[in-house]
Amino acid sequence: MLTLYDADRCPYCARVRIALAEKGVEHEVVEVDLTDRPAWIYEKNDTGRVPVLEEDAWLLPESSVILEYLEERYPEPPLLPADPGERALARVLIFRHDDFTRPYYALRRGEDGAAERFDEQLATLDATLAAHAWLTGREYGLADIAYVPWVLRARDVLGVSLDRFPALRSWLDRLEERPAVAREVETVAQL
Ligand SMILES: N[C@@H](CCC(=O)N[C@@H](CS)C(=O)NCC(=O)O)C(=O)O
Repeated sequence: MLTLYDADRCPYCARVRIALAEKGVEHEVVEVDLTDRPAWIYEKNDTGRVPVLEEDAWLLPESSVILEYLEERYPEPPLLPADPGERALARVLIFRHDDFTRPYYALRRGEDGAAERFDEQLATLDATLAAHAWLTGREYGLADIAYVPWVLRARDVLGVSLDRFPALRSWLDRLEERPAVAREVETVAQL
């Protein structure tokens, strides 16, 4: 049995929650209180961070790597494109997600100019999504899962308006029709 060390408010954990739900992987969840982190979490991950996936004594941290692992271990339904070039481009987006999340966290900290910098990132995503329906390519998949937790939190927690980004809004509407993402919207509503 897989165990996910998880925290509702953590968008990195949300990636893993969504991927596990999409693949229908049975697992247990251990909620970690990030405001009072238990000492034992360092035995699971030497950075003390969540998410961590555990199976028997095997431990895997780092959400991007966990997504790749789940894709290899549970290939159905596929969350990466069949075409190697398209797969590679989806991975580039995941590799570069810090470009998107850095201004998000700056905005959360209330830094000057962060709202404009985050809007620039939303505009970049909007342009990508105007060119193809999903960040992963022609189909929904890991790149969409890797970004949507921050977009939901930006909209629903930070109150960022997505009005100027029609392709992004349409993408979010389509994502919210998926039970795995709808569940995350509910989690975010309770933060
Ligand atoms: N690179 C990690 C980042 C995980 C991360 O930053 N998790 C946060 C919660 S959202 C955490 O555990 N923070 C505790 C800390 O940094 O002390 C990943 O992708 O899994």
